[in-house]
Amino acid sequence: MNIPHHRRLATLVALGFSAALAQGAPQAPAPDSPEAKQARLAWFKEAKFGLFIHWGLYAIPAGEWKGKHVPGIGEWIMNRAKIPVAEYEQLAKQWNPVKFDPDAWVQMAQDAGMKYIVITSKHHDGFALFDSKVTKWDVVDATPFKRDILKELSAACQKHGMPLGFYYSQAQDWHEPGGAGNDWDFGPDLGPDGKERKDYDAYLRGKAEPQVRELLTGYGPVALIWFDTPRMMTPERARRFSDLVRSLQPKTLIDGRLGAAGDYVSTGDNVIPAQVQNEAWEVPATINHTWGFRRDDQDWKSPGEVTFKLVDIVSKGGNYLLNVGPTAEGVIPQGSQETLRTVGRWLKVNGEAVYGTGPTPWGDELGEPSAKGTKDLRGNPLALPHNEWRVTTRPGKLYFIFFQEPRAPFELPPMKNAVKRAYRLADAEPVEVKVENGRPQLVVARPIRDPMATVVVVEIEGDKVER
Ligand code: FHN
Repeated sequence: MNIPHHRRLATLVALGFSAALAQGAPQAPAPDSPEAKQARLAWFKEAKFGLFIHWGLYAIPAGEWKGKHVPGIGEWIMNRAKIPVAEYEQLAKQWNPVKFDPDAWVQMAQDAGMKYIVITSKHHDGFALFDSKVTKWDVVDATPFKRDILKELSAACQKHGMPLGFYYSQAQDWHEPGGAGNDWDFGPDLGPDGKERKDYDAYLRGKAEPQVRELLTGYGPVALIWFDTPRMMTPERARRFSDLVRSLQPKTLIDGRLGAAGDYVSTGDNVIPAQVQNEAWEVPATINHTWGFRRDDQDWKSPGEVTFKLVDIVSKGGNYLLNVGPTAEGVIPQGSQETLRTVGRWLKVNGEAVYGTGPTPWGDELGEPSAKGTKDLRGNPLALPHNEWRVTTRPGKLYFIFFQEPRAPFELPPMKNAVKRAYRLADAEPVEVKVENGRPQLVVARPIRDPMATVVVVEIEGDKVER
C-alpha cells in the first residue's frame, strides 16, 4: 500500500511518542529548543515543493478598478487604487465562487507533485476566508456564499493526507483603524516623530491574535502559519504570536516573516539564493507576475522553468512554495494548472532526486561571483549562475540532473569516493563510467532523453562525498 510519507511520518512519530510514555521517558523537549525545531521541520525538509494559494476579494476586480487598469500585484489593488474601506466592502456582496472545489484543488497539487498547501486565511485587506467570531469581515458573515472556505479545504486536505498551512497577515490590515498599512482611510502608521499613531496593540489583541487562535483551534492540524510583512512587530509582539502557536499546536511551523526568527528562513519573494544555505529555508514564488488573480496576467512560467527552479532550490537545501491565484469563480487558471501538471509528470518519474534529498556537496556548478565584486540591487554580491546541471544527494547516491546536453564525456566533480555504478533514473538504463587521469567520467548518451531534465544516479562508496 502506498502510504503518503507525512502519514508514515505521523504514524512513526505517534508510535515513538507512545513508546516513550510507556518507558517513562523524559518529556518532549521545550518548543523553543533546537531538538523540537528539528522534529517540527522533518516533514518540511522531506516535502520540498508546496502550493501557495492567494485567494480573496481582490480576485473580483482582478487588476481593474472602475474601468481602469491598476498596475502591480493583484492582491494589492485596494492599496494601489486607494479604495476606501466602505467601497471595498461592497466586493463581499459579489463573492460567490460557485466553482470552488477543494478536492479538485488538492488533487491538482498532488498531480503537480506538491507536498503541502498554504492558503491566505487573511491577506492585507483584512478579509477572512474563514468563519471568524472576532469580526463580520469574513466569508461566512459578509458574502452570499456563506461557506467557510478553510473548513472545506482543510477537510479535503485531511482526506487526501495533504498538510495545510495558513498565510496570515498579522501586521497589515487595511480594514482596521489600528492595523498597519491603510493610510488613505486612517492616516499613516507613524507620526513625523517616528512614533506609532494608531492603536496597533488594540488591533493585534482584538483581531489578529484571536484569529490566529481560531485558525489553530478550529481547522485540525495546521502544518504552518505563514506570517508576512512584519511592520511594527517588536520582539514582544512577535513573541505573543509564537507563544500562541507553540501552546496551541506545538508541531506547527512558523515561517520567517513573523518579526522574530521562525522555524525556517523565508527568502524575499522570488529570490533564490546563489549558494547552499545551511538553515532550512523556503522561496515564496509566483508562477506569473502576481499572487492574487489578475485577468491581464497569463504569463505562466513554463514547466521547464519551474522544474529548473525547483531543482536549483533543492540542490541549495531549500523548499519552493509556488503560488497560484484562483479566479473569483474559484478556478485555478488553466495555464498555471497545465504548467504544474507537466512538472508533476516529471516528478513522478524523477521525484527520488528531489524529495528528502540533501544539497550539493560541491557548489561550483551553481555559478561564480561576477568579476570586480559587482553588487545586485539589494547590495548582495552579483553571481553569474551556471544552469547546465545540478546535483542532489542521499547517503551513497548522487543525483546529477542535466538541463542541457552534458559535455561528453562529463567529468564528475572532485571526490575521493569510488564510483560503484551509474544509471538513468527514468528507465534504470546503465550509464558508462570511465576513469581518465584518476577522475571518473560519465558517458551520457546523446541526445539526453528528457527535454525537461535528465537524471543520472551515481552510486558511490561511502555515504557522503569526501573531497
Ligand atoms: O505583500 C505581500 C504580497 O501581497 C504577497 O502576499 C507576498 C507573498 O510572499 N508577500 C508580501 C510581499 O512580500
